[in-house]
Amino acid sequence: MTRILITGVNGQIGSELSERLGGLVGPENIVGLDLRPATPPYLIAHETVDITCKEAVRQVIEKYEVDTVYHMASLLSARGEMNPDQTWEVNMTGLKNILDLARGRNIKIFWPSSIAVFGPNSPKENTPQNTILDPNTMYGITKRAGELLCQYYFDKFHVDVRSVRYPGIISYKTEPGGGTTDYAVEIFYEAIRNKVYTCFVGPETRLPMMYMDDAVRAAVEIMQAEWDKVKIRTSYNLTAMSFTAEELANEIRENITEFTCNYAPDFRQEIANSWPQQIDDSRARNDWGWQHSYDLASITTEMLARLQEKLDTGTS
Ligand code: AKB
Repeated sequence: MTRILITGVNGQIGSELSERLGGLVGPENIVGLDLRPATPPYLIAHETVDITCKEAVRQVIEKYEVDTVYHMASLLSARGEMNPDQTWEVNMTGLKNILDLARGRNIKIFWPSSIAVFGPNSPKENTPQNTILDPNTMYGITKRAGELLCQYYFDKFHVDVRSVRYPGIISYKTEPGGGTTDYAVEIFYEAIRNKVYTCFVGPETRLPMMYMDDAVRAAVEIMQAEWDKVKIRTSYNLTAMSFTAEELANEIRENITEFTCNYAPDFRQEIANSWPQQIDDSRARNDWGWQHSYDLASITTEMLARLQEKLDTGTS
């Protein structure tokens, strides 16, 4: 029986991964690890541990006889610019700790990279898998360095580590924190609560995006793929769709006619401008069969319906 450790389990993706993986292998076979204590519904074991403390992480891995790690603990792009030292420490030391602990223990790893590995000189349209990678945020630098570290541990120490470059992730269960693409989630909360949102990037800002269901499924599917189908051991480009902030606001207005979106770009605009507008993920589609399910219209109806339910039941 597989025993799975999810680091950063309280975060936007970690919390939903724990539900999906719990459904697959049973919650009793999952342990969550986070700097913060467990959050409801308390279905899995939880360890409150700092990912930068290798000895504490080692004890968790041995205590639960972990054979698979979804290493989601990370600081995101916007928060990363406010705390570059901490971002390096959490993102790089955290990843290296997991890779070191996997070495020799036959532990399989999923680790998320990001579109933040691209930079101002990367092509903006149909951005290829292999191209100029010149990130200019600390988050992007840690993701690119992390990709190379994964490749190194795979080549030198045969650590089976698999990765995708996530676009912005849209979800309703756990709010994201500290990312540049967070506007694409906040806009839904504000549309329902106040019918107005002030967006921190301009209306023409276009970025690759994905619904959480697809993001979680991608993580599970790349981990389930036959070993030889995973041909890229840095990280795969991955996307579902691209839209501008204004297109998103217009789609919400199709459902909530009174909704107004204002724009007040801040420092996150520059980060968004440095990222691709639309990426080519054909390698993921060809190598291990990646296919997305949700488009902008289906995300919008789903988000509005689920958030309204949350609000009505007082869980938002
Ligand atoms: C962020 O905005 O920092 C993240 C990402 C695209 O990696 N959502």
